[in-house]
Amino acid sequence: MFEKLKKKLKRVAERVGKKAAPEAPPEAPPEVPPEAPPETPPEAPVEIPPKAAPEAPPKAPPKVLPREKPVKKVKRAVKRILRKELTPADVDDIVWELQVGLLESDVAVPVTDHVIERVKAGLTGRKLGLREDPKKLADKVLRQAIQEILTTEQKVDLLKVIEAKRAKGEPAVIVFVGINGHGKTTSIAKLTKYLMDRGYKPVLAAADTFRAAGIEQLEIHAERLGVGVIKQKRGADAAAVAYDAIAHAKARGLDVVLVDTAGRMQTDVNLMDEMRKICRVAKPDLTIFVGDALTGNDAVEQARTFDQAVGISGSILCKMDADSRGGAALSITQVTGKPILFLGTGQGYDDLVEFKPEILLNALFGD
Ligand SMILES: Nc1nc2c(ncn2[C@@H]2O[C@H](COP(=O)(O)OP(=O)(O)OP(=O)(O)O)[C@@H](O)[C@H]2O)c(=O)[nH]1
Ligand SMILES: [Mg+2]
Repeated sequence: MFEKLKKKLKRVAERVGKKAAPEAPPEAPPEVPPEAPPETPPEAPVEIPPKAAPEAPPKAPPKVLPREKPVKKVKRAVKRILRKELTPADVDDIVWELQVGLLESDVAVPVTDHVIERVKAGLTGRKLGLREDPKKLADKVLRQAIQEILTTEQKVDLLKVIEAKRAKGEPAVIVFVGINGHGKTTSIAKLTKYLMDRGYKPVLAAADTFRAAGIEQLEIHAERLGVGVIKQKRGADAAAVAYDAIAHAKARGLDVVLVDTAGRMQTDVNLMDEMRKICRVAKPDLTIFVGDALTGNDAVEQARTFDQAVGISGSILCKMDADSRGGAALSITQVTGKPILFLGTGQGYDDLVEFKPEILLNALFGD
C-alpha cells in the first residue's frame, strides 16, 4: 500500500534533516586560528603573573588556554545542541516537494493544502536538540497532519448501530451506493461474513435490478455464505425490493438488511433519482459509499456527490491492495467529513479491514 507516497514522505523527512543540520564547516575554521598560535610571544607574557612560575616560562601559553577554554567548549556544545533553526525559506523548500508529492499521489488539493499548512506550522522556527532526530521530527509533524485529516468529528460504529436497533426489536438497514464496478456487491459479501462471524443474522436485498447479472452475483455470494437474499425480477422497482427485505427481516427477527444497489455515475439523473427513492423508502440507518481507491481523486469527488444526493454516513474504500498512491484514502474523509469504515484489501471474503487512522499512518511511516 502507498509505496509511492511513502517514498515521498521519507524524502521530506530526509530533507528536514539536511536543512536542520548545523552549518558547522563555515564557522569552524575561524575559531581555530586565533587559538592555534599558542606561542604568540607578545600576548603570553601579559597574561602570566610574574610570581606564578618564574622558573617555567615555557608553561605560560597553556595558562592562556584554560581561561578561554570553558567559554569555547560551551559555545561549541551549544552549537551542536542547537542545530540550525528552520527558517520559513527552508520550510518552503521542504514543503514544496511535499506538495508535489501529495498531488502526484492524487491527494485532493484542499487536503494537500491542509497538510502543507500544518507541516509549515510544525517546522518553522524549530530548533533541534542534540538528541532530537530531524527525521523523527519530520515524521511526527507529518503524522500529526495526516492523523488530523483522517479523524472526523462524526464517528460511526457499525456494531453499535446494529445493537441499538436490535434493542428496539428492529433490523438495522444499510444501503450501499457508488459507481459501477467499484466494489459494492463484493463489499456487501465481505460485510455479511464479518457480521456473521460476530453472531449477527443478516439478509441481503438485491436492489440492483438494473443489471441482470447484478442479482445473480449477489445470489452466488449469498449461497456461498449461507445467507438469504430477497429479490425480484430484473427491472423491478429497486425501492420495493429493499422494502420487502426489511419486512422479511422484521418478520424473521434478523439483525441487518444489506441493500445492494445498481452502480451509477453521479451524472446519471435517473439512476440518482432512483437511489434517492430507495433511501426514502428504506430509511437506512447507514448509507455507505463504496469507492475504488484506484480512481484516486475521482473517488473523492464521487463520494462528495453521493453525499450531497443522499447523505452518506461513511465510506468503504476498496482495492486498497492495488493502490500504490494512497490519495483517495487521505482525501475522502476530509472532503466528505465522513469516516472511512472499512478498507477492501482483496477479493476474498475476509479481505475487509476495519479502518483506523493508524493503518494508513503505519503504512506510510512504518518501515
Ligand atoms: N483487488 C480487489 N478487487 C476488488 C475489491 N473489491 C472488489 N473488487 C473487485 O472489483 C470488481 C467489481 O466489484 P463489484 O463488487 O462487482 O462492484 P460493484 O460496485 O457491485 O459493481 P456494479 O454492480 O457494476 O455497480 C470485482 O471483480 C471484485 O472482485 C478489493 O478490495 N480488492
Ligand atoms: Mg454490484
